[in-house]
Amino acid sequence: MTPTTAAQATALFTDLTGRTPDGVWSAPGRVNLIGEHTDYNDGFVLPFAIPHRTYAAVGVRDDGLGRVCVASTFADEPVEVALDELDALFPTPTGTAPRVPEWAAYPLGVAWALRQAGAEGRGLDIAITSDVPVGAGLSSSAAIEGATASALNDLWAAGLDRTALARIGRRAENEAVGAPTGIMDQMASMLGEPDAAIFLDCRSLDAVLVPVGIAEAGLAILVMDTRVTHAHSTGGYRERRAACERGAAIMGVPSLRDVSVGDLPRAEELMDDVTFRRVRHVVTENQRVLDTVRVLREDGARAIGDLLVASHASMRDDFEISVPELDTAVEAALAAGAIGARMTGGGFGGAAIALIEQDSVQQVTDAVNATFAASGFTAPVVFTVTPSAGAHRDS
Ligand code: GAF
Repeated sequence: MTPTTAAQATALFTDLTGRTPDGVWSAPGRVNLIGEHTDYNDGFVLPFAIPHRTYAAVGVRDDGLGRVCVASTFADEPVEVALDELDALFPTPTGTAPRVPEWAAYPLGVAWALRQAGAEGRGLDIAITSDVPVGAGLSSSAAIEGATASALNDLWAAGLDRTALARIGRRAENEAVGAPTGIMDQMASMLGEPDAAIFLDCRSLDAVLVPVGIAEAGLAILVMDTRVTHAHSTGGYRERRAACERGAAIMGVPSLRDVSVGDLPRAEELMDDVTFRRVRHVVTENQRVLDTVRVLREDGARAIGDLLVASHASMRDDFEISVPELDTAVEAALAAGAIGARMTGGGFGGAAIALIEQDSVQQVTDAVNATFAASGFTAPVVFTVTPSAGAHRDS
């Protein structure tokens, strides 16, 4: 894939407006190393930003009309609305589609959420390009939100820090797009650093960078995009979140963060089997994040394989968010010698990751491709990623 660049966003902006933008801002997608569906349970996650990025070329309009126009390579037609109209467009009522095309609800939702937070400014033109695969569980949406929020924060002189901008992105996702997600993806996209994962406490939003040392250990992270696309605004994600809230209510705690592995026998007595298994996934996954951080620090990346494999089994069997293509990717990678593998992101499609020897990239890729072909699945897209920089201004 040819990397998308700031120059491409600038060219799109100029096609749209005939002007040069005031600047270009970008934000990455993410891979989650471990800690799935723990973020909205106030728990722990360990994602890292990937090299794939979304670019927003943005210019303040001098027509005094207070309108915002967004264009992107996702759609043929730009979408233009008055800034004063945003309050009539959002929030999107639960369970309904946004009143603007869905792709436009991300940047327009960010503008709305920033205004709700007190930011003010003139009208804008925004041109968005991206090479973060869409629907692959790699947070293409958080990348749009991060790039747009960073741009508007500067151009409207809102003065928000990175955590506040991540909250703006999540508000756009939850209330403008209507996807009831947590804050992991926005925090990963805002805070990413080369060579480090972000150990995030989703209750306090305290974030600590943990050096992953993957390259130093002679290892690589392979992404296996199954090309089974998913959306978190519908269906299973919302249902899993409701099950977690039910479980926490039964345990009499604010969130599943407050349930420990030692509480599980009591949880099993109190709940139906499905709710219990949803709870067990979240509780054990929180523990696996803590264990992964400890093992990374004490023993290095080569020692985390079993935790990745246990995480996948928990998502497959207890949380039931895997699909045959994700299980096949994980199993094929492990059979070809991967140290560990698991699905990453919200599930119901998307991508799996594998921790592999650097010199086995081709061998594992070939094995995964061959197993998908033999299973009659659409060919996956397989590539390596390294922990990369978070949101920033490019020009
Ligand atoms: C999606 C959501 F956007 C995140 O908030 C998180 O819940 C993740 O699924 C599952 O860990 O990426």
